[in-house]
Amino acid sequence: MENTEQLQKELTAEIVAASDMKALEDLRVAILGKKGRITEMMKGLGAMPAEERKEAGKTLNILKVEVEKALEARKQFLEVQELNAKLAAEKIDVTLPVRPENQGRIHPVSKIYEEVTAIFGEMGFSVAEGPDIEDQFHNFNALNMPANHPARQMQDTFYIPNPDSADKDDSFVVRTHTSPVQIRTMEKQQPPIRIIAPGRTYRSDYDATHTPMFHQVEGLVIGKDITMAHLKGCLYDFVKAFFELDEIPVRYRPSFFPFTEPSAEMDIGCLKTKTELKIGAGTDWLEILGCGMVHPNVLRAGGIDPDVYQGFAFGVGLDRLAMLKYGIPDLRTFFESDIRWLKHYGFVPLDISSMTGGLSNNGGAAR
Ligand code: 2U9
Repeated sequence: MENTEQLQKELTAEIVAASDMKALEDLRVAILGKKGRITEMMKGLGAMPAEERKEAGKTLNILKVEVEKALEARKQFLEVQELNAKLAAEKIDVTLPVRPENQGRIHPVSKIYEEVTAIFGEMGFSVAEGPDIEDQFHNFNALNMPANHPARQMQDTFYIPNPDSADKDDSFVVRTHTSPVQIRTMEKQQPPIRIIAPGRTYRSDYDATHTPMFHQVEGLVIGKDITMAHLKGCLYDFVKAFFELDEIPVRYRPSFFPFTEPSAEMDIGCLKTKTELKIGAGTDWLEILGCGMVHPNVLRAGGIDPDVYQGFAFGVGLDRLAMLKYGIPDLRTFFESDIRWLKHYGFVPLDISSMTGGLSNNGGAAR
């Protein structure tokens, strides 16, 4: 039999010299394959006299194990080397500008969300959030809407069964407004409170101006000696900032909401023609939001004493604001995920809205 020590040295040298995985595999076949060098030597064992065969078999097995170890070590080395080469070749230059055809757009609702939070943020409001799935206490009862209130009707509200109770009053709802967020804030925090609650809301409705999921922002201010004058000043500043106008005619019409008393709707002056809606000029009026002084029952439900504190609240549809500000005619198109629509009505990502850097960045969608 060949000198196995010498052979091991030779084979190891060949293995270490294999420059890629293909060469290494060829080598493995040539050594350990069906007709490989070591395989052939193993086959030769049968022809040996019994007393030599035992010793030679042992030696060949050791050789085989050592060669297999060398092959495995080289394989691991080459794999790491190949991976490093691949990673180096795949390096991307993050400073390259995005190809225009690949650039994403900010959805108009996200843009309006940014604008509204920037305006109220500047006025000292903080943003509060809460769950989309609510219990009926936070969505209805605490807001002065008792069990038989029409707004709780099955056809308007999406109810979710409670797996732990068959009682209808224990079922959950997907929130019909963001008002439960304010109730949860009142439960956690005593006045002064100055928050906005933007987010998704859900009602069973579908046409050009209503979708089952829509977006609202509501605001709540509670403190000592808060009056309707604070409400009017705050909302007047908001609409001027939002429509980026120095002056804007406004009026308040009496209204009704269960959670506010008195309640009002705010209109802004505009000019409506067959083809155009111009905000801030003309003799027409456009309803923009609802508001009022927080009902004493609602303050009490949130753990706040109405004899000590008063508050005002407002609510506005973010989707409707987007339709008005950016001239988008049909609300249903907002949620169709049509990339052509988003290219048309969406905004360039780096144009971030702020009160100092510009709100809508020249008031136009990225066309
Ligand atoms: C608490 C107390 C009072 C929130 C309010 C409105 C008026 C309102 C609508 C506008 C358009 C909803 O999206 S919309 O359909 N909302 O008119 N919302 S006052 O009042 C609150 C909320 C929470 C604790």
